[in-house]
Amino acid sequence: MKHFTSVTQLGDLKDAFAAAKYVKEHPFADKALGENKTLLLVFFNNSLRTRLSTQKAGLNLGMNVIVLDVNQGAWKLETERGVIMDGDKSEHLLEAIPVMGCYCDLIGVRSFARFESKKDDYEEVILNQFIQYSGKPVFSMEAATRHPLQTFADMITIEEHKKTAKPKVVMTWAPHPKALPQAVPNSFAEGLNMTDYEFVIANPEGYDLAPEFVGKAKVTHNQDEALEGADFVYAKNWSAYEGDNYGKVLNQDRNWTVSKEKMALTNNAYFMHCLPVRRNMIVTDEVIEAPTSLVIPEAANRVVSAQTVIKKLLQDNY
Ligand code: AN0
Ligand code: CP
Repeated sequence: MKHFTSVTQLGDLKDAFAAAKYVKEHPFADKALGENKTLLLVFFNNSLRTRLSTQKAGLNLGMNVIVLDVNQGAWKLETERGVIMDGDKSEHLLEAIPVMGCYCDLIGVRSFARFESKKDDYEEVILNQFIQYSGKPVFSMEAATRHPLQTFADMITIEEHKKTAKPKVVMTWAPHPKALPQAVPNSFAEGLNMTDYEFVIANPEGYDLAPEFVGKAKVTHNQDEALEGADFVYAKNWSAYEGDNYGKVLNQDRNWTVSKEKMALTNNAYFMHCLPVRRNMIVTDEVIEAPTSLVIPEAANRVVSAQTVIKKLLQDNY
């Protein structure tokens, strides 16, 4: 059975972009593919884009779609095995997962890093339990370490807007008041490492990402230097990964906010962010509202990335 948890599973990028282009141009061409198939979307965390775009993708493919917000109306779930369940949790994930599997043909799961254990997060314990116990093909709607549907949408957006074959893409850390997962930047780095673009990651000291995601990217702690000549600026906050600082907010330095002055260092770059974004922390009003801002096209391409992946999962598994 095939699952989708990482952009590396897209296979050949040229083929993946061509498949996405076809889906974008012919959104209803595969309506018969999903007929009488049920898509279940399970959310352990909040969502606007993923919730709506993935439902839309399923509907475009003719599927029936069920959305479950685990924390609103379902039983409170225990996730640790061996626990004596005499507290406030009424059901164990080990029963809940196969039960959910009984009611659908395909499962999307959103389960963010919990920052309780770096090891559990980076081993993707929750997502892997869905893969192991649901009996159904599973895809990630942002798990602990990756957000592949976002990355695929971002890569489609870059492909649509790039003016040279090998653009310079800079992913920069930017300040945020709360601890956010590394899933989006990890995944974006994983995707960009599949391309032959110039790829630079800029972040303050203490915020280096896990080496397996950084790959061959150039890493710098000097944002201004990184931005020089950039064609795309991809902003994102993430909490620390390194050592015992895992999951911590080490600084909220607003010198890293993407401003008009920062964008002036670039090659008239496009601005990108996965959203939701905190204005005037991550990016100024001016930059996000400029014609060079791609945040809405990125969000629109979330339907395309989800539909392309769900279509492939249906074709490969049924
Ligand atoms: C999440 C994150 O940074 O992973 C989801 C982004 C798509 N963002 C927040 O929780 C604000
Ligand atoms: N970009 C993204 O995944 O947004 P949501 O968290 O709103 O789904």
